[in-house]
Amino acid sequence: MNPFADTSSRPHREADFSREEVGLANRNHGFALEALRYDVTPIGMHYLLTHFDIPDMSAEGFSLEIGGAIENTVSISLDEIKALPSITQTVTLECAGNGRAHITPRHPSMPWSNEAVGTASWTGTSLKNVLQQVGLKPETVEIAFFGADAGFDKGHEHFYGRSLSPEHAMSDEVMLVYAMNGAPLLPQHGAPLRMIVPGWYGMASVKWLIRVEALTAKFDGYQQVDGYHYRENADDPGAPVRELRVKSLMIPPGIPDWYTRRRMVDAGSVALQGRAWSGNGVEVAKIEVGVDGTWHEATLRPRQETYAWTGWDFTWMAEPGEHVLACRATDVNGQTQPVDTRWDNSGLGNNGAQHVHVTVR
Ligand SMILES: Nc1nc2c(c(=O)[nH]1)N[C@H]1C(S)=C(S)[C@@H](COP(=O)(O)O)O[C@H]1N2
Ligand SMILES: [Mo]
Repeated sequence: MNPFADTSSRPHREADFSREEVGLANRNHGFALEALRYDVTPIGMHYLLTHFDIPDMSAEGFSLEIGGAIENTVSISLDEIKALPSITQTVTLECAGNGRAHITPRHPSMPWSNEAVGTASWTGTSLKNVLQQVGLKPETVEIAFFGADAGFDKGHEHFYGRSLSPEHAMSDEVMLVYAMNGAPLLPQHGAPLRMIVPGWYGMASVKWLIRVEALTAKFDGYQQVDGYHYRENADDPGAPVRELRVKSLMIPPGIPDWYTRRRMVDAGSVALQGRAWSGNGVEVAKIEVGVDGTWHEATLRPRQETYAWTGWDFTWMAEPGEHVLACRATDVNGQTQPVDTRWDNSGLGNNGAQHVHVTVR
């Protein structure tokens, strides 16, 4: 039995994905699902999302500028930042657009299916160590963070910028980062200095950080007030995207068909494994594996770090035929992944369950 024989002829096609979507997918790669086997994603396998161009930056002579509602505008060199107390945190980062390509109709943007997620061990210092030095004024209502990369989105020209509340910016876990998995940060991941905002979707973790500004009014940057909002439709004012939604993924079992990615598995006992995570460091309470729509509880591995995904295992007794596998996580707050895709006008926050088509022989 060869269920993939009919994929030998692949007629040329007009278009499903636009040329622009494919262009974005060539620049911004996801991770290979089999990399879910690693607690910490190897650097080159970590997903990437860069809105504009990777800026031409050098660690030499680099300094971070801090201005706005503080005593005096200051420049802090990379060496000074490296001299501050260092911390290393293993953090799962996921792009808010992950799962967008499963939504119909689809918002034209980076067409992620499942793979815009990864876990790295980030080394740097708590942002609060720098903020404490500069002396925030009490009238500060938000702190804005700017990357060195600029461009246009929907006609708006801007430097990539995001903001956090002063309380969030002063929390222990928000980091200024200069190393990833023990190696100097690579250009595409934000070298020489980036932020990591654990427990939030990736857009908050500003790469190529060059300027911090304490604001006495809410930040009105494009990526803060226009982009990254959950919206029912284009006219909906929407709600800001913040923490990760509970989610899980599995390593597709067996071997794939090159083109369709459908799987072939031998009958018998199949060891399924994957990862599960939720937002703001909320622990995952339960993971279930769906076999043709029937859910079975899988085994969670012990949790390793607050902001890192948790591994899970399940033994599937695979019987010959066509099957659809799925997985869904529930966190300790009782939030469960939807089985189907979750609608959003821009394709954000779709934590619908992953489905894997498997032929068992
Ligand atoms: N300066 C800057 N920072 C940025 C971005 C960007 O385009 N420019 N993309 C954000 C988004 S949407 C995500 S998901 C993460 C991706 O981080 P990574 O490429 O290191 O995986 O970076 C965030 N930080
Ligand atoms: Mo993202």
